[in-house]
Amino acid sequence: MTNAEIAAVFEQVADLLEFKGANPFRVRAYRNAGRTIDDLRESLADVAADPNRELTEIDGIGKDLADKIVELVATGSMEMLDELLAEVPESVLAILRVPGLGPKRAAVLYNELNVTTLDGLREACLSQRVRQLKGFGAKTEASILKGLDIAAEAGQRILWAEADEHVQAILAHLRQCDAVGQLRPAGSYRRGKETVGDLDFLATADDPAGVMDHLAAYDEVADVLLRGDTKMSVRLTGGLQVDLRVVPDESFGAALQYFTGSKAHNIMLRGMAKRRGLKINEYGVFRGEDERPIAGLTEDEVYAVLELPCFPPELREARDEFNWAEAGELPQLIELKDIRGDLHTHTTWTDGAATIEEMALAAKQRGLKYIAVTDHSKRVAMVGGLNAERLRRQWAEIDKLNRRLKGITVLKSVEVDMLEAGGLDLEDDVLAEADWVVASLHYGQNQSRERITGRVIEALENPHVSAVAHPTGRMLMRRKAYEIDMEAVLKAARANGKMMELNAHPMRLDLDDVACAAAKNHGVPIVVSTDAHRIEGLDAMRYGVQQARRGGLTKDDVANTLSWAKLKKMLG
Ligand code: DGT
Ligand code: CA
Ligand code: CA
Ligand code: ZN
Repeated sequence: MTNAEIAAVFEQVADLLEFKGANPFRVRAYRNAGRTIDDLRESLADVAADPNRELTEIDGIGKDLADKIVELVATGSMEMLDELLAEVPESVLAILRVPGLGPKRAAVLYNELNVTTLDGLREACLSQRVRQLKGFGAKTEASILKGLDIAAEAGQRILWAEADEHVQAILAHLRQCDAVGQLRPAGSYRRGKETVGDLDFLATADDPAGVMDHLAAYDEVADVLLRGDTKMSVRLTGGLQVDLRVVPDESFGAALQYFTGSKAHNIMLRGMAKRRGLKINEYGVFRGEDERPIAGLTEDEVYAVLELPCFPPELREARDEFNWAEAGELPQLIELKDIRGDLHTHTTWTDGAATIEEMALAAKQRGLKYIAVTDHSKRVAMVGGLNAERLRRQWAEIDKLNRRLKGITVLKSVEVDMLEAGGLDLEDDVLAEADWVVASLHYGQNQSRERITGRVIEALENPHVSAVAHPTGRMLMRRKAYEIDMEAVLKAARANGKMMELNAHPMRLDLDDVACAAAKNHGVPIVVSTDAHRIEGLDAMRYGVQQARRGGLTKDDVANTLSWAKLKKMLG
């Protein structure tokens, strides 16, 4: 059992207890346990299996919790969870997980309207019965409907980072097949979209059947959904669909262009071709009724006959790319190698798993020149958030470390919470001593759009805040963004000379591509930061850079492509 699986069980117990209206302290104890476990570096199952060790040695794990974990690891279940599940219909669990709903509201829906399934919930919303409940209203009803869409999508799509693992494994598998010539992933994966519905692969081969046999033999294939002469769809054990097309070499470029999409981009392209008397499809570009294509071997060639640049796949969303191309202003998109520093990371001082020095050396190894240690402020008590005194102690240690380290600078920083009632979690005098300050809104995410926007703008107006971290709070497929007026926030950022974060965590990617483009239009610099809680977390930078590219950002639009000296000057 992995830590994540164990944590999920505790979360589930907390949800069910809350649904039942149990003592809030008891609920919180289980919820905190889940989070603690999720953040642990060591495998609990390993520690539990080690006769020389006790679970209680681990920070945050007491006797009660240890007993429950041992039970779970040993038997694969937990008596308490089984008892709860015997009392509550299982389908209710899906309702608890609808983003924006939560156990308390789910209980009201269950008790008052007898809602026990997702379909039942949608029906209750559409017939406007939900808004009549005490404490719900039309706005809540609309947000539940939105949450239902997210929940429905969550079952059907996966994070890009997870798709990438499958893609690399499938590429490696297919490359072992002698019949395979050229081979490329296409579709939303190639466009770097934050979530991916299915995987699309394109191959050339003299013997297409041989390639399909090879894919069918991939050990994760659960069943073959469809098989023709040139295309095949399979389903993997986890449910993910994989589409494969096998094409001749002379149309590889045309097919790659077509199956990369997006569909909307392709529709625009077809229209442009038509106006020139040309026809474009997955086999090539054709003039009039000619049967021989005038282009199709490479993607470059396909776009070139339409006098278009070969758009980076991240830009193929039918947003601004055709206008940019027409004006000759296609942006030179940022690349991972342009990044010089990471401005949001955590260490063992709060909820990180590595020390400051370990994080700094790992950042250096990844070619970075500076790293900001932005541990939590005291409001985040659950992880031992820092007060002014401990923060100053951490900074003294950073000063010492910087004298020793070569080739990397550690910035004295903090992730300061925007308090529910307004204001920041640390006084100005201590913030003034920091090199870099990110402000985050972790609590009170259910407040109104006005209040949340007000809190964020207030933080931007604080002279010591450098940037707003994960500005919408969304968690892909888990939690929707809080209500926020991004236009107003970007205007305030601009007016106060502040920056906005693109959090590179694959589940956040926040700001998203569209908001990044809006920030650029407002003249607000973006910083792409990993929010790493462990060394490997630093590798998330590439996901952030990919999202920045989808937003059309260049090196000049992203402030952490600058040296620290220049970035500091820019902050003023
Ligand atoms: P996904 O899988 O939902 O994340 O998104 P995509 O973009 O990968 O969509 P998918 O897998 O249905 O199709 C892959 C690409 O094939 C798509 O981006 C564009 C192309 N394509 C599929 N169907 C059509 C179509 O009806 N018309 C055009 N023009 N292109 C299509
Ligand atoms: Ca796809
Ligand atoms: Ca597909
Ligand atoms: Zn953070």
